[in-house]
Amino acid sequence: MRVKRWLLTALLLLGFGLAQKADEVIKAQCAKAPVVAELWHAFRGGAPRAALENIVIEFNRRHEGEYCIRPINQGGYRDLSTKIKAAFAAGKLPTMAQAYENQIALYLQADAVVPVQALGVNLEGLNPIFLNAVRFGGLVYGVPFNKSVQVLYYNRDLLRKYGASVPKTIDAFIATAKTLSEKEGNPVYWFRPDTSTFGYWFFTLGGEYMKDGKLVVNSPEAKAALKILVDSVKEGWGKAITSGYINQNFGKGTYGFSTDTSAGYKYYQRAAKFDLGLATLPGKTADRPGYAVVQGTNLIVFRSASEAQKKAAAAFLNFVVTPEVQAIFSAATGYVPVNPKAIEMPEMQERLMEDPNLEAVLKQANYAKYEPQIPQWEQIRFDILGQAITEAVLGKASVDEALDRAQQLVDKLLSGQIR
Ligand code: FGO
Repeated sequence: MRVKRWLLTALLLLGFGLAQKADEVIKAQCAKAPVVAELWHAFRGGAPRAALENIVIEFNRRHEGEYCIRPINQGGYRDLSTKIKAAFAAGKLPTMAQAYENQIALYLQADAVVPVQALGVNLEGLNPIFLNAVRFGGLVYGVPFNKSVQVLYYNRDLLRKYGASVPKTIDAFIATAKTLSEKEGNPVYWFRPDTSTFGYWFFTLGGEYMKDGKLVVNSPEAKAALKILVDSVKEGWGKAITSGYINQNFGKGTYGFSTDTSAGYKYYQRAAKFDLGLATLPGKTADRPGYAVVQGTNLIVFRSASEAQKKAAAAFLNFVVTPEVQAIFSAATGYVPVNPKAIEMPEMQERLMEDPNLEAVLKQANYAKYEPQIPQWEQIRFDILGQAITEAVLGKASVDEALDRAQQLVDKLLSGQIR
């Protein structure tokens, strides 16, 4: 009964997009609370932010008179890590924050994060794929919260128009994209020329970033993956989106396909003026889907928080991984439920019946790979590898030049010759 009433409130708030209102409700809750624990996050808006705020409101309501969680947006993911690094220096860290695995590795160099089990967080039953990625030296330093996988988004109307089916393999995908692009006179595969998009092609072609303990970004698989993206543009079936998210560019051409994060689902749905389909990613062979890059973050607790704040944080973390909360969060956003029991919950079952697209997210979660979890990875994925991918796709360097140069920079960075 309790959960049901909450679900109703959550759906109402989500439905009307009352982000402003949620913020005010939380402010009022925290004004009265004896203990306030800040949670710095990177959800600027949309469904993920609304869902997070609703979870927080319900948690605070249940703990009135004890403590409250105060979510504070710090921009996007990279802004958030910049703010956290600045807060380190100023000694003004929040109680909790969202963090990528490589960021946890970085913060651990300063011994700034507490292992969550020591706080009393129960991790039983959580998806081991997500848990293993936040285990450092045998201890778990974060609670997987908003974890996404890439999926194949597609324009069902366009496929229908030409009697095309959803491609299951890379070869079929390229052939379909070529045919549809030719017929439409416009490239139909849209992608952001970045490390995320590249990762799908790289992992699906069999690539691995770590080879004998060495980080390699110019392997044959990396070059083959980047070549597909470069050729797609040259051959007229791929369109590089260099500004904004793909869903923000609908209407500027003929959208057919993208290989993008499942967390974008609500944004895509809202922006699409066509019948939006989701499927597992095209595989190297037909017997299994391609590999998605796991993205999205974990919730971490900083050592500098007070005992009372840590207690509030532990209670919150135990709450967010319950099947009930994960079912609501996943159904509202497209993130993968980190607690597999969420799938059995009536809320999730109802949503799956209403919207079979969500099945693709759950299936794809079984075929997913992580980027390296080393402290330097954020810098590498944006400023070195991401840069190389953009340059090659925009024709400013060849695939070989771009990736070989990226490898040299990686080697220099990791050996401390550059920073
Ligand atoms: C984003 C970024 C990292 C790292 C990956 C890392 C840092 C990538 C990629 C760079 O939670 P995910 O799956 O999706 C985000 C979610 C919440 O904002 O919704 C997606 N979104 C938002 C607005 C919109 O209009 N459309 C849409 O799809 C949004 O992407 O995270 C995927 C995108 C990127 O931020 O450009 O994770 N990423 N590894 N970022 N700092 N460090 O190691």
